[in-house]
Amino acid sequence: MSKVSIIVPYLKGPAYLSECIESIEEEKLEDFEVVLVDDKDGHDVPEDIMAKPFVKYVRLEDEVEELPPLPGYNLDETGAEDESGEEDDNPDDAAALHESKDGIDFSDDDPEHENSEEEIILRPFGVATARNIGIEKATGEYIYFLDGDDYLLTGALKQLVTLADEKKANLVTGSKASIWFRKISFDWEKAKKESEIEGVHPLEGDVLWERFKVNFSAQHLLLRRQFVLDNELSFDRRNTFYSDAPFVVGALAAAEGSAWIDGDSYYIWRHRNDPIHLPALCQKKRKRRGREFMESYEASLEKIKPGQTVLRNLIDYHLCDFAVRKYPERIKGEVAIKFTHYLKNLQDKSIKKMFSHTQKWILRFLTMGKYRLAKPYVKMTRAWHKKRGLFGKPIQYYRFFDKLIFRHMKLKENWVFIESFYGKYYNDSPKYLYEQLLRTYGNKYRYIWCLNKKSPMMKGKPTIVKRFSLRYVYYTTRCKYQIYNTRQPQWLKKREGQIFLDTWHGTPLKKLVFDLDDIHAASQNHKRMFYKQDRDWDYLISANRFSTDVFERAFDYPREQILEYGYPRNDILYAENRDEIAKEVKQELGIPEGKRVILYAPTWRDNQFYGKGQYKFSLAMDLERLRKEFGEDSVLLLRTHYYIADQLDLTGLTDFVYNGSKYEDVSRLYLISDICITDYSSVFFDYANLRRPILFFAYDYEDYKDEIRGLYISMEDDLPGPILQTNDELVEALHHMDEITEKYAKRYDEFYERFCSVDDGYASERTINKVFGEMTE
Ligand code: C2G
Repeated sequence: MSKVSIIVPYLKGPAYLSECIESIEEEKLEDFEVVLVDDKDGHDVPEDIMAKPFVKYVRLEDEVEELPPLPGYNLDETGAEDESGEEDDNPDDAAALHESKDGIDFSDDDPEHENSEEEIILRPFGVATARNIGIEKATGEYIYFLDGDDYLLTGALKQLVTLADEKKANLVTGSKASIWFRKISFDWEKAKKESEIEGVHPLEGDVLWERFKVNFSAQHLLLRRQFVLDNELSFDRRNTFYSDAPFVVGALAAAEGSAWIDGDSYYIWRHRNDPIHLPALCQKKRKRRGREFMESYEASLEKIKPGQTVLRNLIDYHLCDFAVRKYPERIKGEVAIKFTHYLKNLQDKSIKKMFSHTQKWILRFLTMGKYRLAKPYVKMTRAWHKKRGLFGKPIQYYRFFDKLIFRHMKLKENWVFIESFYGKYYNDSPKYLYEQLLRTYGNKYRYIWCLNKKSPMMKGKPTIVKRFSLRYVYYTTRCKYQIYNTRQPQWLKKREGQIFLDTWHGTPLKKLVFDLDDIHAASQNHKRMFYKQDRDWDYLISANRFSTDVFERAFDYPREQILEYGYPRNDILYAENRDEIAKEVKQELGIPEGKRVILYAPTWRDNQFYGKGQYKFSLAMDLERLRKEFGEDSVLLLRTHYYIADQLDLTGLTDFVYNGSKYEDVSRLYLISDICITDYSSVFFDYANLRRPILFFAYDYEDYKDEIRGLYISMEDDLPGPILQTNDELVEALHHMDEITEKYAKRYDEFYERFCSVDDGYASERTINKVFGEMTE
């Protein structure tokens, strides 16, 4: 008999499982077994894990027969019981979620659009069955519940076992902390703040309340196995979402007097950042959820003994919490009647006082059975509370007009809406596509440009609209064709018949969306939103095969809709009159003829920012020194990324440094540059079309590659120029450009072949013919 049987239910996510098992090994327990219950899907448990001597591998499908579907399991007897896509996992977010749901959220995290996601059908096995099988197979003196995507902070389990032995306890638990990212990025200080409990206590009174007020999850529970068997504790396999509560309440009720907690033992509960491909249970879409909650509530009530007031209050608190958070989406019909009954019969009515003002009203209405009043009240208060709500951003009102009027107007077949970099500029591929449209179709189409300020470069006479103005809403609703180089607004609901063309804005170097794992930009909402939005694109332009492969995988975008035509914005680099254009650009910027132009175009850093879209940039390049060394015959053309909010101080350098950061079209800057210095920007993929030398001033390379973001290509092996990490190296390189060109000639050729060979000056023409040619005939 082992000392501890660790029951690990596993569905998918082998990388998470490896971290989980690793954390168990780090416990250095003397005698333990891992009952790894593979929950049917995939069977992708890594071989090295299967081979571990302490792993007892169980395939759920070999152990149990599929349950017959419950009556009404996929039917919806009470109307659409649940269409919401809210997250259930963090009650602390409840108010925020409620408040934003009816409003427009301009952040990446708008839950509004989650509603229409497809239902993920839940399989009839699930974690409850997996844990039951785990209990059956366990041989240890103790059993312990650890989910396959979570892990332990070193020492966590050992501490619990020691405590259980010492106190002869039947049930022991510890603290829980949550994490979005990798093990190495765990923030111990934050975790300590999340947990209110420190040290060892009997699990009763306030401590009991504190530990289980979020939910009654079985995670991080160490139970004496005989105690589980004696009390016939098991999970309700028919309850997909809320099977934990009756089990845990049953265990807590039975273990009264022999239950302990060690607040310094930490279980790490991992949020999933990919709800599309690897959803956690709480991220799944749900039918029957209200009913399952009610079943779990009633089963929990049956488990407690008279006088167990804290437990009873906890159960009631969860009932109220579910009511205020999930109403009006999930509490309907017969379930609603039960809610009213139980809310009327709370053991301690003062529990309701723990909720906010708005929530108290919801509880009041529900207690009276006035669901009809509760629903509009929830809607009103959401709008009211939302900071940028009804009385916040004007776009709220505009969307109201849209719903009422614009959406009922006909789609305009010959209207084309164009936006580049969120209306900041007239540039990039949308600009070149527009000019191609003008050349090919002239006035056959009406053009609407989203531009926040006028552009001196604008050709033709398009209608100009400001982003998120009333006219913006009007035109995005009415234009049949829409061209973007980023994502369209989250709130924009595509109409039937509309054609969206997304050009994207660079060959990918930094990892994107579903290829991102453990960095902050990879939040679950980012992935969910991106997926939702890219589904609306009818076409996506790619500059090369490499980008096509990445887009297909990282955007999960259908390959057949990718137009691998080259970048319209690069057409100018192949223009016959490109020397004339270059002269014009130099005049526009006041750059003297005859001087060598060194373009410096760095990108932004994910981890240096003031706020959303407002990134910091501090210049690591020693401009003064460069001027001393190269001022005679060269100028430096500085071009920061459009996200960079800082105005760089260039006083005293005006004769050497020209600031091209506000110049709209970077493609035109490439034309006047003799050398390009960049870092992790997709700039170099485009610049290489000119076959001119490129240097990589990657002063923070070590941090960047490991911490900030992963890259798609190897900086060491694939780049068409040297990586320079210090100003000394940079100066040295600039003195020896001929040698560098020679040294990198072969690599440059390979690079050109791989990334630039589709571009030939006709990408715009190909795209317009495809998208507009076919459609208009
Ligand atoms: N850009 C620019 N000036 C810079 C950097 C970038 O004008 N100093 C423009 C270039 O057209 C570049 C585009 O912005 O191709 C995208 O910039 P990146 O630095 O590559 O960064 P990002 O905006 O994160 O886009 O697939 C491409 C990626 O999504 C990267």
